[in-house]
Amino acid sequence: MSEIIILADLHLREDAPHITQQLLALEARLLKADALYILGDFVEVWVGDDAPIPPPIQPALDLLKRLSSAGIPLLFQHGNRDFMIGQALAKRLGFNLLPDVYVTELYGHPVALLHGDTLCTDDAPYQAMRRKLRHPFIKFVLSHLPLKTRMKLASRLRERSKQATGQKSNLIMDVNTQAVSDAMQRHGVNVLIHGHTHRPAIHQETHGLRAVLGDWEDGAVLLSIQPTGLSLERIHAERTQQLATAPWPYSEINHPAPA
Ligand SMILES: [Mn+2]
Repeated sequence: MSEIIILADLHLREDAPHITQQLLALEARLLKADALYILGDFVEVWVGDDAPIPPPIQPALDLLKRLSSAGIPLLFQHGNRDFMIGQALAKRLGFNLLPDVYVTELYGHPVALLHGDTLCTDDAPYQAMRRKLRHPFIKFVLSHLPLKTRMKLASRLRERSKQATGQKSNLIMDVNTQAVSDAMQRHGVNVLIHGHTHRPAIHQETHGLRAVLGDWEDGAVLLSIQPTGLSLERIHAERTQQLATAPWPYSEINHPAPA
């Protein structure tokens, strides 16, 4: 079976070795995939490619290296937790860093891939903070701070985000419908794939399909892209639960009207 596998929001971290294990359990399947896309927040925190890697995370990085060595194309997008992942790690593990929005064709179908936080436009304080942190100048300055300072800063930011998140409604933290429509039109696609909200589903939107990845706290969540359509799965201890499926939507690009 031909498939491209898409993951997001593993939030790999020191105190969650089960998430690393869930990823390692997928190795045989990943080795047969036509490509692997990771749409951000692969790790819970990343302060720079020079920082020491916690032991429970290392095996996950080793797996990426094995996949790239086996010739599986690896494509990686930043999330809000791991936007400091840089070219040094990309080179070491053999993945390509993608831009924040990546428009491509999967089995001939135009899709846009993104982490998803930019779609949550109702959360104004978050968007303001994001713009600051991701500004090229600020990012440059951040990346040149001493490692210890970066680690302190990261843990302070995480604390602040936890506090803020606790006070926000579920609605504010989900994607904005208008932002979704705008993105699909702007990028000329009728399939949008993202993570970040931890609400795995395939939605029928005004302009096409929106597939949402999930977090890995309770099993691996992956989106299998196939020539016939999309399949969202949760895999828990060898058991695969199909969360949602959808055929590719009709597209003039793929089915040109007869002349
Ligand atoms: Mn995120």
